[in-house]
Order: sequence, then structure tokens, then C-alpha cells
Amino acid sequence: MSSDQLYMYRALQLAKIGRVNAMPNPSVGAVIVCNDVIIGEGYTSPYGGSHAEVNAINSVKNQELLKESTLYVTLEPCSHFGKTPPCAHLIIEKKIAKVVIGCIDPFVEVSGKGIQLLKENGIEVITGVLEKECQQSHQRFFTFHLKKRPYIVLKWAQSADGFIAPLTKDENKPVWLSNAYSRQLTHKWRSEEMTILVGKQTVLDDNPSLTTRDWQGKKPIRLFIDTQNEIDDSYQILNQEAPTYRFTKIKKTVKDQFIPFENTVQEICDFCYQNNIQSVIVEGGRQTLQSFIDAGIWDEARVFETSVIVEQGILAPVLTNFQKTKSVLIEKDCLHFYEHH
Ligand code: AOF
Ligand code: ZN
Repeated sequence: MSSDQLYMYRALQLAKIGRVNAMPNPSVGAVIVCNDVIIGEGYTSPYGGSHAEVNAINSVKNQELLKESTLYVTLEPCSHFGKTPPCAHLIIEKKIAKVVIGCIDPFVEVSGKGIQLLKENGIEVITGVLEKECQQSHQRFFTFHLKKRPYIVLKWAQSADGFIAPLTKDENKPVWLSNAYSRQLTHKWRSEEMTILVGKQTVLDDNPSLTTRDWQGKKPIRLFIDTQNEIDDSYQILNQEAPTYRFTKIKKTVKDQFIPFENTVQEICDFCYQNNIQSVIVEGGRQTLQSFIDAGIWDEARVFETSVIVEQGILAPVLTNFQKTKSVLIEKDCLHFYEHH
């Protein structure tokens, strides 16, 4: 591995730390190296705050050393005035000698302009170091800008015989298709996305609150599909724990916000795109999950498979155009990861 790759890996590690809080901003990682020694590090502050490069530059004790240093950054430094001033200006002002970039920013306001600005000011620029890894690290941001839709994670649990629920629910004999660890993991996953979506049937059947109570993390905004506006305020999804939006055909003022909706996955994506929502975790039910799969609009699926036999039930969604990336054991259950192709 080259030293450029090594420092870029370090920058990727830093990027990971800021990810949940920076959204919808990409969490970028930055490392400053002088004579083969790391003298500064940073990652993107919570949304609206300073960028990785600024934090890394500010962490350097002897600012004079910046003139002989190389800045490694997972994403092209910005060149625009957003919530914060352009990072490229600060890099130029500090006379940093060289900048090594992982990937180019897909955001039209920046895309390539940051690199151009640095070069015009005599800074040596190298691009494409661990490019794929850096794009992967910013995948929600890339999907949002390149596909003009949020990054979609599908999640469900199914029995060994392929059902997501029994046909009829017996209050005295509940069927658990998840264990304590898988539930906790689900709450962690929720905290990593900007929104969580379910269909009406899941609200009626499970009355979920869709929070992150088993994980100390951010609560995502709750979205639900309820075309006929049937869910009333007594359901947990409409409690005060997180904001909730209802996709519906029927306009009626309730606690949640109402979003006009005919019945397509595209409308959900459009709403998210217009509101800078960069990711959605879809947690059911069958119809909602399958509509994303059938529309070909999804990125990842995470499926828990238990040893429980249900015999008669609601069939699990069926994935098409996918590649299985890994399987892991969670207690006695299996967790399968898939990617959309
Ligand atoms: C960077 N370093 O750490 C991040 C960047 O509104 P602002 O000022 O926060 O700008 C947001 C945009 O800046 C965002 O859409 C993306 O293009 C870029 N993010 N750029 O140089 C960073 N997070
Ligand atoms: Zn910036």
C-alpha cells in the first residue's frame, strides 16, 4: 500500500465518525501530513457546522507547517458559499502545498470547481486515491445527487419457510421473527438514516413507534403510506417522539404533516429529493417493500432469517436483480445482506 493510500484510509476512518450527525451533508474525513507525520485531523461537524478540512486545519498546532504539508481529503474541497465558506479558500489562504483527493463532489455547485480553484492557485492536486472506497463512504450523498432520489435500505425479518408474519395473529402466542440483538441492530440502523418508512398495514398490525429506544442514537423522521387516511392519532407512529409525515390521497388535518400521494414509489422519492432527505430505511410491510423492489428503486436489503416455522403466513418480499454480499449469524438467526444491481 502506498503512503497516499494509507493516509486516505485514515481519512476514511475519520469520515465514519461524523456520518450520522453530518447528514444530509456528507461526512468527509481529512488528514494533514508533514514529513510523513500526521499533524492534523478532522471530520465534518454536525449538519450546518464546519467542514472536515477546516477542522483538520484548526487542529494543527504549528500553522507554519501547513506550507510544507499535504492535505488528504475523502471528497473534493468545496468552492461555494453554503452554510459555511469555501474550504478551497482556506486551503489557498494557508498555502497548503499539496492536496490529495479521494473523489470528486457530485454536487453541481462544487463538482470539479474546487479542484480547479486549487490548481489555479498553484496547489498540487492529486485525485482518485481510493476513489471507490471514498464514493462508497459518501454513498447516500452520491445516490441523492446522481440519481436524484434518496438511498434506499430495505429491511425485513422472515421465517425459515419464507413468511414475514403468520396469517392470523394470536395475542397469546406471538411469533417473534427477531431476537434482542437483531432488534437492537435495527434501532442502530434506524439511527443511521434520515427517515424510516412503513405502509399502513404495518401500522395497523404492529402499531410500531419506529424509534431508536434500544440504541442511543438519532431518531429518524417517520414516513408512512396511508392513501385513505385511516390511521388515527392513537397509533404510536403519531406520538410526539419524532416528526411524522403521511403520504395520502385524503386531505385531513391531524398531528402529522400531510403529503399528497397517488400511490407510487416515485412520489416518495420526489418528496425526499425536494426536501433534501438523502436516505430511507423501509421496514415493511410486504406490499411496501415489494413496490420498491418492483420499481427497481432500492440500494440495499438486510434480511433476518430465523429458524421459526410459520406454516401459513404472509409471504416475504422477493428480491430481483441483486447480489448477496454477506451473511452473518445473530444469535441463532441469520442476517443476509444484498445489494441492488
Ligand atoms: C467539504 N468538506 O466536510 C463537506 C463538504 O452548506 P455547506 O457549507 O455545509 O456545504 C454543503 C456542501 O458542501 C455539500 O452539499 C457538499 O457538496 C459539500 N460537503 N465539502 O469540502 C466537507 N461535508
Ligand atoms: Zn467545504
